[in-house]
Amino acid sequence: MIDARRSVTESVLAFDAACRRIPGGVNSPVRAFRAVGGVPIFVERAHGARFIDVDGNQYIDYVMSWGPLILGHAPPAVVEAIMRAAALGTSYGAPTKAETTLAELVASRLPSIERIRFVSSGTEATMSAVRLARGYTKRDLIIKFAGCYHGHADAFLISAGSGALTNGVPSSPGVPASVAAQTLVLPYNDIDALTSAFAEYPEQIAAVIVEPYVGNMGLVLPKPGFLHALRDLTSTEGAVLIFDEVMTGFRVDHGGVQTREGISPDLTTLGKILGGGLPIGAFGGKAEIMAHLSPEGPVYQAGTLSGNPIATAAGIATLQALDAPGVYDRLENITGRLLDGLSAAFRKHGVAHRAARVGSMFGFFLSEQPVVDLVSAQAADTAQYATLFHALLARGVYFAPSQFEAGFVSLAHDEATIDATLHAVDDALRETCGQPTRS
Ligand code: HOZ
Repeated sequence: MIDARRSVTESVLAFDAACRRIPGGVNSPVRAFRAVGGVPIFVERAHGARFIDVDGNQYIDYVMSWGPLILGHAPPAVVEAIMRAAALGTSYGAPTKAETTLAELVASRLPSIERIRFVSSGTEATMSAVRLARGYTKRDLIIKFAGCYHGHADAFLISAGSGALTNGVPSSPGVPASVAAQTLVLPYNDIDALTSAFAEYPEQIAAVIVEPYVGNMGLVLPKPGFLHALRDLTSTEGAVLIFDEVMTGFRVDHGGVQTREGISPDLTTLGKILGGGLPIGAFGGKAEIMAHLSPEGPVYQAGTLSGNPIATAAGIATLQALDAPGVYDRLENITGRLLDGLSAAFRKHGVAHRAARVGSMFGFFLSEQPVVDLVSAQAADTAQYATLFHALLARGVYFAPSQFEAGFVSLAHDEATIDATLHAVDDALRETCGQPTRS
């Protein structure tokens, strides 16, 4: 039963006010609920696995700020670190020892990162990594994969995932044709297409950038051998392999996809968990490549808030908390409980679906067919997803307001939270699908 007491009057008013001044009423498009319809929920506060909206409703959160909050909302160790740092000054525009501490913590977890530079967002990280790869190789072309999202720099808004895909403009107006022409787009999981691209553009491809586990068209995982083939081909062809681990870094393992898969990319981009919920990004990798970065080398990159002391403190506290024994096993188990339960509920109510999970990332497509790339992801039933989304929202469960995003579980999601979610899912499916096909 939908909770009839759940009023969202204040969210409606807040959205109206926002729309008058802010395009679409939001500062990042997916938040606007365009893909699922209705009015976005305005948040007042959050703790652990839950947030409370401006009407006083409580939600179990599986968006978790789109990934950074692996410890849950407002974890005491991180909040205390932020407060300690803020009391000492909010920004200096001069170096601090804490930046080196965070750099060492990253390098000890991702051995491919011999040297690193901190920036303020994932977009800055990927944009800078590509510039560095171009400066290093003295080549211009880059390859990305359809449905991967690497932030909103011009070079990446071509067949992009996430909000671009959700809102139906995967290749954005405003990106000059001459810039778009420098980005070759291939299907994810298609190594033959990659081989052909290198044959067609010999010694012209500076870099291949990939979300090694794609989290921006829903969760799509690599076919066996795909990532290793990527590594081999880029090495042979002299192109820089960039793993965009903004979402997966410290999420699927201490060392991200690269340690899980045993692959050493040339450059890696990071963000999200790295800043413990504060704005941060980073790119790093082989010392030989990073030496081309200004002021050691000629490739320019800079930022007033880069290495910001509060974000750095939050990042250090978060990475240290993730060192507690058994953390990643616990995350994997609790996510397994959620996904097993979701799949069982879908089966019970006769809903065609394809579920995927890795570490504490998950996704499910409402689709019959296996999902391996953008084309198969787009075959999912987005209208059915929207119906389910709202039925769950009414029951206090907040999944991503788009079929084309991953979900995230945190250490604050305990068994009782998952079971409450699954109860809501069963109830929501009973309402939206009618009687179960079997009990
Ligand atoms: N691009 C983010 C999801 N992959 C959404 C960011 C936001 O709306 O906060």
